[in-house]
Amino acid sequence: MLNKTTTTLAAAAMMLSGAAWAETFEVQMLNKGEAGTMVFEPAFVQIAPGDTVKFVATDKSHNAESIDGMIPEGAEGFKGKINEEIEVTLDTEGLYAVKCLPHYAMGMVMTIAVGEGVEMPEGYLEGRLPKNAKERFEEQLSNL
Ligand SMILES: [Cu+2]
Repeated sequence: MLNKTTTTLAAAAMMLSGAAWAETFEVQMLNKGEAGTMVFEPAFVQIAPGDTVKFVATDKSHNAESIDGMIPEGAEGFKGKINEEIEVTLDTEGLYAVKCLPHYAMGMVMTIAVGEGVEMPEGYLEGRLPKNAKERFEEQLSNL
């Protein structure tokens, strides 16, 4: 027979184990932020597998898309249209590099780390990255 204490504990255990615990993190797309012009803010987010990142079109003319070759192996990329507020739920542990296509050369990039203790894969920043993007990535990755 279940008494009141047992059912309360069961409910708490269910919440801890399931998707009910997943969180949504908002990232704004801005013409001007604290770190400069053409920025994602925050530019680095650490989330748990199953959490969601929502890109908010605070300013216009931006988009959010993952960078080919800079997401975890086997993970699916994403690509928002200009001014589109996309929500991406990320299940695969590792790093996701995100860019705004129109402002990529100006360094409009951000990093999502999924999971605890994520490390930078070998050669992660060795692709053909715009100089400004590479500099900001280096700063973001120093949070790992
Ligand atoms: Cu942009």
